[in-house]
Amino acid sequence: MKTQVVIIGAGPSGLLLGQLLHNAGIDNIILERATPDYVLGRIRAGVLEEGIVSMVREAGVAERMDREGLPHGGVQIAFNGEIRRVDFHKHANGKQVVVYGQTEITADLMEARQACGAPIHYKVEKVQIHDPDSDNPLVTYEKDGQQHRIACDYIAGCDGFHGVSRKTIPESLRTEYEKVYPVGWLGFLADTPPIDEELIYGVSDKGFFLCSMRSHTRSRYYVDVSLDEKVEDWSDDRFWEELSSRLPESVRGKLVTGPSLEKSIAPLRSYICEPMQYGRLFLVGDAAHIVPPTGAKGLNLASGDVNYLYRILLKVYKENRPEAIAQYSALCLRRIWHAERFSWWMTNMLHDFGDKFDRKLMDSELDFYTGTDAGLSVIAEQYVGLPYEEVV
Ligand code: RFL
Ligand code: PHB
Repeated sequence: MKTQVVIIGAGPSGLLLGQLLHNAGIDNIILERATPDYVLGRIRAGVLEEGIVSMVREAGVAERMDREGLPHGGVQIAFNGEIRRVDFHKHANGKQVVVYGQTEITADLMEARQACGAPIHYKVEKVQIHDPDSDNPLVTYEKDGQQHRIACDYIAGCDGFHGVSRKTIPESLRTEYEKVYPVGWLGFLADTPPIDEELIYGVSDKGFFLCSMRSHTRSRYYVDVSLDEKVEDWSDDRFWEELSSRLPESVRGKLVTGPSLEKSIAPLRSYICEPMQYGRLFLVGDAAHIVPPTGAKGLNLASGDVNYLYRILLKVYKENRPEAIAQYSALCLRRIWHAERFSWWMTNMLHDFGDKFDRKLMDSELDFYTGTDAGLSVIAEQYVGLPYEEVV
């Protein structure tokens, strides 16, 4: 087999890149280890910045997102029993975010892929990248016990944090930057009306909470828990009690409880691999970087990488400029480090890691940043997302 671009991983990064390339007439094959149902069952991101919204539109897959997505003009932050609002219209030049689940985007992209007939192979095993630093890279894999080989021009490693792509870059050529936090987020999805029209991030004496949503009838909540907690030990009743005890009194009475559709614990981590390219291999999304979920940046960063790689590949194929690939890693990393810093800062401002002094600083920071125009702009401008740079 032969193609122009092999894409490893059919998460949102791989599917979005694949659709954009296909629409531009650039042949690509997607290889995915799991089944479509497994990929769709992972409840993850919910907040989309303008950047990814416009990429999904450019890919021609935005019809349902534009109809069902909920535009949000602000976000709320609770501390000391009080709730303050960050108004994007006032503090981020009228920008907004859209609440629409990652699983919905993924489902829309899967459907588009199927409709256009471009190749995508699920349940593949033993994906290996060969000679990415040569002019003739090769990807091999197994499916149903059969060996396959694909010769290609470029490889997009969209295979998440645990994929094979990053490990293909020799250890001596990459640097990994990592910070782990002593807590995880316990997430809870329920078909109950959200507690508020906007997201509420908050900290109380009992810990962090986030009230989010997927629609007017489906809510998504999180509380932070210590890393030794097991999801099996969290009955629905126990979760609702814990969340309720963390909420400010002014909203507690509005909480509508119900059975869980999904519950999971996600560890918090900051991670970056530099550089994000090796020869003809490019790392995209979670394959190259992880943020703690506090700033809602993970998927939005992934789509930033997709944007840059797509525009670079357009230069390569449509303008015959293969040297354009050299800029990929540096372009991505500038935006990524800003979002990493923002996510790390929001995480520290909203989580009590057990240090008395730091706990007092959290309240002081929250008071300053949500109580002054300057502070509100700092949060708002980064929360709605930094713009993409132009690719030259
Ligand atoms: P994914 O989604 O992990 O997809 C990678 C795909 O690659 C496949 N794969 C392989 N395929 C072939 N061969 C191999 N060897 C392979 N190894 C792996 C996997 O099966 C999978 O299908 O990475 P991608 O596409 O880069 O997308 C990244 C996002 O999923 C991630 O950044 C976000 O979900 C992070 N995130 C959030 N991001 C936001 O922008 N806004 C949010 O509100 C937000 N909330 C969240 C989040 C992540 C969370 N968790 C659980 C980590 C909330 C949570 C709780
Ligand atoms: C979500 O709705 O799942 C969500 C929203 C905001 C975050 C993280 C997760 O910061």
